[in-house]
Amino acid sequence: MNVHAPALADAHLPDEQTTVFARDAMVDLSQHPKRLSPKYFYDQTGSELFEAITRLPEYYPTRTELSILRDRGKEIAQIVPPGAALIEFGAGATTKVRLLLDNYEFAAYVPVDISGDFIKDQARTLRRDFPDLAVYPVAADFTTPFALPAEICNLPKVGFFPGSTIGNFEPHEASAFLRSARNILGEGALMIIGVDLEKDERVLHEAYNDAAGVTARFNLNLLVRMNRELGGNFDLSSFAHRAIYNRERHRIEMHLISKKAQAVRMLGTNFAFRPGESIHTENSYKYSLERFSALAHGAGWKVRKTWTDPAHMFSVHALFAEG
Ligand code: AVJ
Repeated sequence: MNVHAPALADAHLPDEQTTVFARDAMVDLSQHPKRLSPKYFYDQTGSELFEAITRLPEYYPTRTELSILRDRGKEIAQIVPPGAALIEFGAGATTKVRLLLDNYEFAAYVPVDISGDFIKDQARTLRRDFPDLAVYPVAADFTTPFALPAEICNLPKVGFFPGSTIGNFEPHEASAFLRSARNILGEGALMIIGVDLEKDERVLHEAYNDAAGVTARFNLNLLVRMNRELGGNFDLSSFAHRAIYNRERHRIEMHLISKKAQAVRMLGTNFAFRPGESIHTENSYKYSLERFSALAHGAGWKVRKTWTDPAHMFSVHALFAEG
């Protein structure tokens, strides 16, 4: 990019988020192999497609985690100290947190999310449904250190990180995240975390290659976004969705595969694709109970309790920050 170009008229200046997306896309598509960060899946369309994924018959994680939280809500509530603050890392739909709030009298709820507007909306409906609950939204990137609101500093703390979002992190990033969460929440805190489990590869394969093609649309939406927001000219019919299980690394990998030799233009730059060349768009790590517990220990947490569904598809852990 030519940084010495004359300044654009203010009206044409991209907003800060678009600039970050532009920079990441430029850097990541210049890598070998090419890649894009899964955090860019979630524009308006992408978030709707993800909601649709959670309702697919093949996509077991969301409904299985909800069933664990529902069935074990009372047990989870038993280990939560009275009058605690619930801190959710990356607050999405409030469905899951409502299950915890229904079962236990938390004094405060702190949703932490990049999208400040989104959590303010959610805070409003939660305040209406739980009038005794103090809600303090924090607009922050939860993967980097942030300060908790002063109002909750004297309350016991319970972190909440559902959805196996931790599966998107490389193992060293997952460890760094857990360590950072422990620092933020402090000694004596609890952390309730949802983690997807290793299982029959066919089940995993189908969950990310659904018959209705919703996951394919979710993946291809990255190209739609780059065309719209970054002036790209990706031809959607020239790329295919591929999701494979990488057994050695215990992860589902999502790729967008170029169907032919082609050049794509974006942000004034040409990107050449060989036939079959991939853009690696997501890793979704799967854990065994042993490997997750080792990861948590290494990051300063003790596993207090682990719950799974009868078919051992998904796990929810209560971690404790020992002194
Ligand atoms: C939101 C990261 C947990 O890895 O299963 C769903 C995202 N990608 N289908 C997952 C996703 C394709 C999802 N996480």
